[in-house]
Amino acid sequence: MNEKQIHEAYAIAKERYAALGIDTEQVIHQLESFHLSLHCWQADDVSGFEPSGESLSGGIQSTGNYPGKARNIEELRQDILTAMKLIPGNHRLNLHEIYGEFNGKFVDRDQCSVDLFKGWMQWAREHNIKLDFNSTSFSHPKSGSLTLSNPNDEIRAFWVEHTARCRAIANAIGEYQQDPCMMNLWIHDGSKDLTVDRLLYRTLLKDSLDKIFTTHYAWEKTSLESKVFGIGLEAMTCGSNDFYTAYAAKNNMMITLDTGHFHPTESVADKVSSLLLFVPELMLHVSRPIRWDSDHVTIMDDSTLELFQEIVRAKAMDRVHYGLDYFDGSINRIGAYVIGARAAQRCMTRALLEPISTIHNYEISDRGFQKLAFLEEEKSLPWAAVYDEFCARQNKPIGLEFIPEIEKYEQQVTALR
Ligand code: RNT
Ligand code: ZN
Repeated sequence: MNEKQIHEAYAIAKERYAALGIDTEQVIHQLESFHLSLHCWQADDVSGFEPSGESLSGGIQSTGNYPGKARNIEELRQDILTAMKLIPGNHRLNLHEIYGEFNGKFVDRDQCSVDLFKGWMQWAREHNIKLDFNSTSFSHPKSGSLTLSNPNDEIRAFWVEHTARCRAIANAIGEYQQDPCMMNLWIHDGSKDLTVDRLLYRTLLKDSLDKIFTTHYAWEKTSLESKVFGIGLEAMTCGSNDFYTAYAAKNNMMITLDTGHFHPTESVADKVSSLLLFVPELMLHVSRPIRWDSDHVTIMDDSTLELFQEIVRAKAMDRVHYGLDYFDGSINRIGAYVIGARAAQRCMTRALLEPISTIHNYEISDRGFQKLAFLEEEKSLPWAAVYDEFCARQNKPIGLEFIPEIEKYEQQVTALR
């Protein structure tokens, strides 16, 4: 399709949606200010840049050996910028503590400071990118199965110090960019086999969190990420959904919903309207679990679409931070970024194009078949023409045009690594 055809298709779509009371121009405008937080760890299979080069542990796994993974900060930055060029809109970048500028120097996790991220902050400003942050308690000799809930006081204090420092780093980033920095807190703590004193570990985790959150920061917002289980930690997870939901509700904190962190038949979408009545904001880790928390590349599947629809239906677009979280090492990693990010945008496009007030009226007046008919019809309305138009206006690849771009980058850059 050439550009003229894209605009023609859009003009038809515009009319079609207008007949349903939807203003596609407004939707395109909303898409412009829909910022994803791109996770830095897809580019290098969650390796990071600590000179000790610990292999990935903590109940998560990246599988696949596709050539070309980023080996240092320069390569990672180049990959991220390349991916961003192929995604319409302006997006944030989500860093983990292990992605600091260590420059070959050993800085243990309980010694980390904003110095490690000064370069990132300048680079991000140069490229008009806002940063988010994550403490890193996995892939470390002291992580074992227990970090913040470890009965060993010394180890627990080590991780409390790390996490408290990560909050300070995030705050410094937030202040520098004059925009709050999300600090995601996920720990893998749990046990492989039957655990009789769950209360002990959860009491310790609560105590650690209380210590970590004694300081109030103006530019940092911590979000708590639960999980149902990890590899090698199948029997118990200290930071379960109930644990963090209760903690966040009590302390007015944010919750991170990772779409791979729940029982397979549990609807993450269904959680949005409940949680937002009790916590201020949500962070998403949009992922794609296949059989387990496998972190496959995000696609437009029913569960992702429903999640975005629920956010829009709850009028909560501005109370949600849209992080992606997957790591597939089996395909071109830039391609993985681009497909996942565009899939999230396409889900949001469809969510925004829903003729919700009409459907709502049917629901409230108990006209069930009419409601169902609308919900079926909207699946085949020309939403893709609206997304294509958005891409065209942003001067970004339309449809599959990103494939040759990524292939070119692979030939010229990643294949040579
Ligand atoms: C792990 C969590 C966590 C990590 C990242 C790397 O199951 O989803 O968010 O994926 O911190
Ligand atoms: Zn996650």
